[in-house]
Amino acid sequence: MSDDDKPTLIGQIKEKLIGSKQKWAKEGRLLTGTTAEHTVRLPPGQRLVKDWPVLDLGVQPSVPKDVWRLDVDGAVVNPLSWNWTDFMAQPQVEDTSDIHCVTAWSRYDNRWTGVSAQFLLAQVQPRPEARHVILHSYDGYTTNVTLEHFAAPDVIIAHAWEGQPLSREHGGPVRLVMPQFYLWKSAKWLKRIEFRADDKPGFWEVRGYHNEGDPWLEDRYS
Ligand SMILES: Nc1nc2c(c(=O)[nH]1)N[C@H]1C(S)=C(S)[C@@H](COP(=O)(O)O)O[C@H]1N2
Ligand SMILES: [Mo]
Repeated sequence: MSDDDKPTLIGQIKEKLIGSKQKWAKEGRLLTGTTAEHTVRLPPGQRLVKDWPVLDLGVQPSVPKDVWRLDVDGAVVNPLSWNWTDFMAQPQVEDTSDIHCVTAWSRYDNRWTGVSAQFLLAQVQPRPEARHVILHSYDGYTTNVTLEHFAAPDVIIAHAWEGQPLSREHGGPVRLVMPQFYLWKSAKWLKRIEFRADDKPGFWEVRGYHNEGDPWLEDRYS
C-alpha cells in the first residue's frame, strides 16, 4: 500500500463501521426469523406462540358424548337437534387456520375437523329476518356474531384438532371455530346455536369487548 492509498483516520473509522455491518449481515443480526409473508399474516399487536394457552371462565364442563346435544333454533325454517351420532353422520370438512386471541397471542396452522357452518345453514335455512347468531355453551358462556360472519367458508363446528378429538380444556366435545375473529367468538363446549333478527351481546361483549372482534382492525374493546 502506497502512502496515497493509506486510509485517513475518518476512512479507518468508516471501514470499521462497514466491517461490523458486513459482519452483522453475515450473521443475520436483527433478523427476526419471520418472513414478509408472516408479517402480513400476524395481525397488529399480536405475538406468535407455539403452544396453545387455555382461556375460559374457570369452569371446564364435562360433557360426555352420549349426553352432548346441539340445538339449532330461533329464526330458522328447520330447527334441528343433533345428538353425537347425528352430528358425526353429517358431511365432514377439514380446514387449517390461524388463531388470534385478544390477549395478544396468535397460533398458526390449526387443523380443524367438523361440520361447516355453511352446511348447517343449508340445513336449517335462516328466515329472511335472521341477522345475528348467538352461540350458547355448556358453561353458560354466550357470544354473538353476525349471520354474515358465521356464513364464512372457514367457520367450522369442530370436534377434532390436528386429527385428534378436541380436548375438554379446549372445548371438547364440540366448539365453534371462527378464524377471522378473535378467539373469544369461538365458543367452547357448544350447546346451542340461536338465530335472531336482533343482536344480543354475549358474555364478554357486555363486559367491554368489541361487538365484532376483527383482529385486523384491532377490534379488541368497545
Ligand atoms: N364456552 C366458552 N367458550 C369460550 C370461552 C369460555 O369461557 N367459555 N372463552 C373464550 C375466550 S375469551 C377465549 S380466548 C377462547 C380460548 O380458547 P382456548 O382455551 O381453546 O385457547 O375461548 C373462548 N370460548
Ligand atoms: Mo379471550
